[in-house]
Amino acid sequence: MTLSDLGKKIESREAKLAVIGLGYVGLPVACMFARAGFQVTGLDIKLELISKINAGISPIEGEEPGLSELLGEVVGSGHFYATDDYKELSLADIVLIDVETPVDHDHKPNYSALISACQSMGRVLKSGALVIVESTIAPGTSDHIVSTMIESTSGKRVDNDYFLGVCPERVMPGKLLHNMRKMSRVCGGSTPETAKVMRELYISIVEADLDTTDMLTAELVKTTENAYRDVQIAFANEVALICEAAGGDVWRVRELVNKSPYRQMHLPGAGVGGHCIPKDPWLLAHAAEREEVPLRLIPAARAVNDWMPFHILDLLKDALNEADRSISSARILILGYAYLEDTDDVRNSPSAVLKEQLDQLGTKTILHDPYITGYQGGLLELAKGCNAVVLMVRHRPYLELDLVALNSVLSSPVFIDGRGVYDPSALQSAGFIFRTIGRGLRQAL
Ligand code: SAJ
Repeated sequence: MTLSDLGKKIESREAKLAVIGLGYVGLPVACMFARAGFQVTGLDIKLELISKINAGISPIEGEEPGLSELLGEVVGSGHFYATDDYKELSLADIVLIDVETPVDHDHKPNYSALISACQSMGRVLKSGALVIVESTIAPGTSDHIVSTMIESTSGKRVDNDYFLGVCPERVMPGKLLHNMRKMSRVCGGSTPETAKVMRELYISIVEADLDTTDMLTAELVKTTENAYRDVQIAFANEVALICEAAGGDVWRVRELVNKSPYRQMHLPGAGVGGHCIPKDPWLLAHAAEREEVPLRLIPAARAVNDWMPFHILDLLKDALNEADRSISSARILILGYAYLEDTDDVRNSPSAVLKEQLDQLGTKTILHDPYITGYQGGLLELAKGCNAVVLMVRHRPYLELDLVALNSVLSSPVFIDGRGVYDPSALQSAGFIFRTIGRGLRQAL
């Protein structure tokens, strides 16, 4: 099958799609292509996830507007089903790869899932098929790893026997379908013709710009856009630390700084979690490793952001000290375990870092999170007898707490605001000893 044949099959919706990896990216994209009229087969290794999906039940908790309904619709219509049998890929004209691409503790890419997907797919890949990597990969990976893996297991050569592209996802838990439809995407093809066919495919689900380019540029864009965000957040966090030391209020500073043209100071906070921001800067940096380029800013920003949960711990120790409590014998209620407000996604959660540190100190920790099964108990009930409350995530239910009622059930009135949710005056009039990220003590009084 030639690229132009494939283009025609895309236009007529006859092209058969397969999506490898049915997580936060693969599941919504499979559903959206199915709703666009394609026959979509989803591949995953988790049998429980597969059976939930085939029953039309979304395995993703948290608030994902429209996803459950869409999944039920496309499974019901027969346009989408999930399996763990890679042999079913042999019928696919287009294969999307949406597997996890984490980095290890040494910040090196861990491509085990990607390599396994390429090898399993390579054994059954149809001639003339188009393979598109949606997972975030270090610049150069499509060339050095993906095409090599596919060729070694299939004997097929890129641009001769199959076609290859990179189309990084731009999803965000809590607005998966919205971002997929409304955010522009980069279609990086192994050839310009491949990029054009990719654009024809994505135009069926994306209402925003679809920019065609080469695969390396697509890989650089994706990792750069997230490294950019990480550096911006780190800058906000560093200014927050300065404001604390200087007795300033970073939240007011940020508000006024952002009135200056071309400024967009991000939000300081209790840490940077998730599946993208903590790892994509390292994927970008990896591209410069071979040439031993001395990178300073990107690693430094990662260090600043990774340190924020430890700073929260310092603020907690300081406030408990003021309340004449020792941290090791304290009982701490942590509000929010997900990495991001109003989601159930706990990957790289800053709260997990804080909990680990408290566990090491022998401190008793109680977790509350309205979106995570097992942590959804009554907040006031859980707060009974605690010595401090630490707000780590701006979940909607935490934005208007009854601070007086909360204080009344605590054994000592300590509140650490890791996201700048509450005004110092509100915390003070509720009788708390409190610390807020980015607010110096003089500001708080
Ligand atoms: N965070 C801050 N300060 C900020 C923004 C975020 O501390 O100003 C923290 C959050 O609390 C969270 C982490 O950073 O712990 C990541 O937050 P995020 O808003 O970046 O959410 P993500 O991780 O889902 O980021 C995704 C990214 N999208 C993709 O990789 C496709 C990111 O590029 C987007 O900018 C973001 O969604 C978005 O806002 O859409």
